Amino acid sequence: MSEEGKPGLLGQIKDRLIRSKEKTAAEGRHITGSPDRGHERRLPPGQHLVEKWPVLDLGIQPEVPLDEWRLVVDGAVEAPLTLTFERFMALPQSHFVSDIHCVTTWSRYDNRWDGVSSRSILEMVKPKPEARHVIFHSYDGYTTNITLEAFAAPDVIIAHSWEGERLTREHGGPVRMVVPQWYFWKSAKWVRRIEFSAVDRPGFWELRGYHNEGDPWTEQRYG
Ligand SMILES: Nc1nc2c(c(=O)[nH]1)N[C@H]1C(S)=C(S)[C@@H](COP(=O)(O)O)O[C@H]1N2
Ligand SMILES: [Mo]
Repeated sequence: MSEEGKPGLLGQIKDRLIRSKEKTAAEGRHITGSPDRGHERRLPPGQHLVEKWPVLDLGIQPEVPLDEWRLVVDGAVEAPLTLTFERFMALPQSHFVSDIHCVTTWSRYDNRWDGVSSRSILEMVKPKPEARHVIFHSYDGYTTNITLEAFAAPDVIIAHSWEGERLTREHGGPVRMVVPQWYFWKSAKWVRRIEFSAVDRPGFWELRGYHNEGDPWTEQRYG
């Protein structure tokens, strides 16, 4: 069992919420069957626009004191890193604006993120030739996986701020992933470790019926 199965973590998690999402995935709900491969519209199929930013997690919002916070970047890399919050904030900063698409069908346009781009991280750690996948591990025990190619997209950011303010704890602060290309479950909140890997390792929701990728334009909602 992977580490999100540790007793004490899953035990506290809202089992009912997890079961209902698994059921939604098994039934293939929310799929319209009308892909928009060319991104002709701004809103992907089956999505509706919201103004407020909803909170979606497992019911655990870990509190990580900044002086204890670390971000580890390791696995199949030449130069693994462990960053304190101070060192993270001293890295070159990027600013991106992107749309959020959640698999539960809400989308939110024009979110402004400040943080460190995935490309800066790639330059620092230098993935080994065999690295093909990236696994995010979070302080709440959550995990999710993307390909190295998706991680290297120009708008992927390890964000500490949203709309010019520090990310609140409920939205994944101090630091979360933002992977705009995929549904938002790939954007790990409270990220603590970015692991490069030769082999793919499906994460929390991927093991529970969600798609291994998660392209909103072709509705890669469920596995
Ligand atoms: N660590 C962690 N990251 C997570 C989750 C989670 O439960 N734990 N939920 C995911 C899901 S399913 C979604 S839709 C988004 C929600 O982010 P938000 O609460 O900031 O809207 O976070 C993703 N990242
Ligand atoms: Mo989600």
